[in-house]
Formats: sequence, C-alpha cells, structure tokens
Amino acid sequence: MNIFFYATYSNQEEFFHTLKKKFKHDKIFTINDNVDLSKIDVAMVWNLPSSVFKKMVNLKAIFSIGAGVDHILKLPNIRNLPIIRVKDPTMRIRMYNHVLSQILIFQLKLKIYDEAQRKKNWMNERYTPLNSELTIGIMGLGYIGNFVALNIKKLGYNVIGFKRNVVKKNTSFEIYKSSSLSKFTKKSDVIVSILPDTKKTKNFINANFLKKMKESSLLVNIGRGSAVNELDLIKHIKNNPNFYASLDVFNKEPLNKNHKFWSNKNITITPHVAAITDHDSSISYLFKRFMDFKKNRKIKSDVDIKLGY
Ligand code: OXD
Repeated sequence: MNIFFYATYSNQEEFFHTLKKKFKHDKIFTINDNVDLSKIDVAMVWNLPSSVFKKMVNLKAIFSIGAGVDHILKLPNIRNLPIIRVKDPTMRIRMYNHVLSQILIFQLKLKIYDEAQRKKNWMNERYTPLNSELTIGIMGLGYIGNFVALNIKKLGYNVIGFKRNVVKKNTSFEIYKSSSLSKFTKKSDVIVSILPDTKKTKNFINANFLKKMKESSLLVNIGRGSAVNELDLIKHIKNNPNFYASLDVFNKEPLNKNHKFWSNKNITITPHVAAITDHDSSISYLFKRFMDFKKNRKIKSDVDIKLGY
C-alpha cells in the first residue's frame, strides 16, 4: 500500500523519521516526492491542504496523526472515507496530569499567591477546600474524557459528566444531558471541556453558559478552542473576579500577540500542549491499525462523519 505523510507539526521531521522506521516495509511519500497522488491508498496527516487531498482520488482511508479529526472533516468531499484517529494511552495520562494540575492550582489558590508574591504581600490564612468538597464537571466523555473523569474521581473529588443527549448507563459518576445543563454548571466548581470542534459545540461555552457557572469557579479547556466564545469569556471574568480559566486551545492558534487573554491575571495559557503527541506510542497505534487494514482490507472508522467526532 502507498502511504502519504503530511503534517504541520513543528517537529514533523522527527515524527516522519520515527514513522519511516516503524513502517519500514511500506513506501511513505511526502509532498517533496513527485508522486502521482491518485496512487495513494492511505494518508497519514495533520492539516492536509484540500488541494492535495482532492488529487488522492483512490484514497482508502485517512489517518489523523493526532487525537482530533476536525482538520480532516474540514476537507471538501470527504465521502465515506474511514477516518482513524490516534487513541494513545500516554495522551490520556498527559491530559489527566494537565487537568489535575489546573484543578490543584485553583483549589490551593496558587494563582492568588503567585500574584501576592509579585507584590511582596504575605497573604496567609486562606481556606482551601479538600478534594471531597469540590465537584469536577467533565464535558466530552470519549476516550480521553472518561479516563480523566475516572482518575480524578479516584482522588476523592466529586465527579459529574455532561453529554448532549446519550446518557450512558452504569458509569460510576452521574451524567447530565442537555435538558439538565444548568444543574451540571451550577454543581461544578471546575468544568473541564474536552469537547471536539463540531457545528453543535461551536460557541457552546458562551455568556449564557458562563452565567450559569458558579461565581467562584474554574473553566479548563483542553478540547477545542471553538467551543469557547472568547469575547464572552473576557467579559465574564471582568464581572466575576473569582472566576478563572485555564486554556490550552484557542479560536485561532497560535494565539495572536494582541489577544486580551495574555495579560488577564485570571487566565492561564498553555500553547496546545496539554497532551503532546507521543511519537513512539502514537506511531505504534497507527501501525497496528494500518497492519490490520493491510491484512483484512477492511478498516472500521473511528469517526461518525455526521456527528463530527
Ligand atoms: C489534538 C492533538 O487533537 O494534539 O489536539 O492530537
């Protein structure tokens, strides 16, 4: 099978090197090879340009080399192509670590002490809640979200989940659906969004949503930036000085130098690094799926194109 690799990672050369080593029995082409794109069977990509995709008229499957697939779903005429996304156990461990760190910063008021330190202000004797006194609400309960929720729960936090409509039975935590969104937001001290980028999630976290959150609470976004209405968030923080946000993803990345988020003391910014793509383990996953495909000539898509995730 002919494979085509394309990525806009800053360390894509390194990724490609590891990929070639693992797929040593298959031919992998890149944009630098003058290859007839109609001969490509499988594309392994991150942000493939539509102009290149359009020429791959005999493509049989498209693999995202990251967890998200929105960059693939944006391609024109994606037909019913099977879409494979990286399901990497190390990625969800990293996501969990990131979420936990942000919960603890909020819970232990570390941002407040950091600010006080800058002002040489000895600000002691502030109450910090115990894990059992905090409720963590998780939105987006897929491969990563579910893992994060279960592991946060093991630490003694109260955990609740939000799913638009399908309510999973037998989960070890309560799941709220759209009709009970207000209950979910009102209960949560921390809301973690791991929502994908779909038509339904665009601007989901807007003024109306934020208004329903506790005045003193934390929003963590590690899903997609499009879920947050950034102007609404800025306004909300202005009116609620005890509201914090920790953002790893943004409407536009990299975040513009003039963006208001940079200088807002209630906002923590990380540059889309909550879970970096671990080369060895994600390539092992891609390799396994590819070898199954090569053997069986069939591959099950990880994505429901209509739902967008
Ligand atoms: C993502 C990733 O999907 O980094 O955001 O893999």
